[in-house]
Amino acid sequence: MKKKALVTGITGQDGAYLAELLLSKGYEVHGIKRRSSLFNTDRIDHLYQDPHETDVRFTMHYGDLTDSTNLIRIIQQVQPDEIYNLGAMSHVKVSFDTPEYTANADGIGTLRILEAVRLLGLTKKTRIYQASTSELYGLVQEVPQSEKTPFYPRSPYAVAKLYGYWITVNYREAYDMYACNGILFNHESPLRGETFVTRKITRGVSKIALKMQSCLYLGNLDAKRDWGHAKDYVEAMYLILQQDTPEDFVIATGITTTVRDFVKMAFSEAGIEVEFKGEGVDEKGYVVSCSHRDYQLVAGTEVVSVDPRYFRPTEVELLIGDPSKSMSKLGWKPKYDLPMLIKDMMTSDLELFRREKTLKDLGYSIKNQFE
Ligand code: NDP
Ligand code: GDR
Repeated sequence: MKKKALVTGITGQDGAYLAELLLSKGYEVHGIKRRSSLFNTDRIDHLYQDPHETDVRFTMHYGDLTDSTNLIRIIQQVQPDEIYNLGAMSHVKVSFDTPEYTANADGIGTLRILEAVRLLGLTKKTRIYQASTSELYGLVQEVPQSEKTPFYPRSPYAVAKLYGYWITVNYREAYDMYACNGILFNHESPLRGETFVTRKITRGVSKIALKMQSCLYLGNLDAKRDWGHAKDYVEAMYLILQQDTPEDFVIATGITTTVRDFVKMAFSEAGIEVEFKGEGVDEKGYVVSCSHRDYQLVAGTEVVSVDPRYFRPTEVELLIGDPSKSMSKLGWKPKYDLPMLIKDMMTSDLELFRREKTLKDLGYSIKNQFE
């Protein structure tokens, strides 16, 4: 019998990689997607199967984590062996603008999944993975951060995820459910959403290298993150649900890097060496200049500027994870390091914008019809 997995957030970065992984392992994969006025399935279109085909192993269902009735209906219909709850309003900065919605989707949404499984009598059949986050650590209590480090969330997103974390632990203890938290540190890829800092940088640097943009505006360059590759991290999600007993795991690389250094490495990947004028964050916006001539840019060109609009009311300054438990118990080990991750993202974005530039140069409009 094929195992069945239900994935919320399947249209997102992790959902797409996880769906590929589970299909490669022979699973029947069901995903929940939100109704949208524009197509929102770009990342998984290559997995789509016509429902009229025989042996369909990839099925999408309309739904939303804010609607318990549809979750109950879908879970009843699918009877999944595993649920991966990846759906969330996942942007930390945006959560300050939409705190109530974030609490509903990210916090109560987790409860809705757990309660649906319980009400449907599936507690012994269905295993649940909850997408918890290093943002739970927030204000630094200790480094590196492990499964035992106390939480101190610093955004409405992190507070909502804190509820998701604890309600998962509570259902595991109260109802003997196989429900686990993966406390994942930042993970990125060519599929990363365009407004997260790594993708914003690799897109911006690619456009600057191709002379399609002159300057990249960023916020806090001093923040430090433990960045890994999403492909490695979805392997860990799968492994967390294959253990004899349900437990929570930190997934991280154990190495931290500033946003500033990520910027330098991305430029370097495009053949451009950049130099920062001074250290620290200057609210008026300080610049990074291109100090060595490359094949495109003139030395001294200002290519990065700090814009305070990207600062957060409360910031998470330092994240560095301790993955020793996941390495020893799950046998998990990342294949990508940061230079490999940046290379992957830069190669993909340079290719994307080269294509866009070629079309533009040939006279094809890439703007939408209302501009
Ligand atoms: P994305 O933002 O790329 O994807 C989020 C997904 O959730 C999308 O499919 C989105 O749908 C869906 N979604 C949003 N709101 C709802 C809702 N109300 N109901 C149903 N689905 C919804 O995130 P990632 O793939 O990067 O992250 C996956 C999960 O892991 C998230 O829960 C995130 O918070 C968490 N996480 C991510 C980390 C990272 O570094 N990437 C680290 C730690 C945790 P749509 O496409 O329609 O917007
Ligand atoms: P994060 O990721 O908040 O860690 O949450 P993001 O890439 O948004 O920010 C990382 C750090 O970079 C700083 N920064 C900027 N961030 C953005 N988005 N845009 C900018 O212009 C910019 N300039 C500097 C931020 O201040 C921050 O310190 C991600 C999400 O995927 C969450 O869902 C997930 O839970 C955590 O990672 C782990």
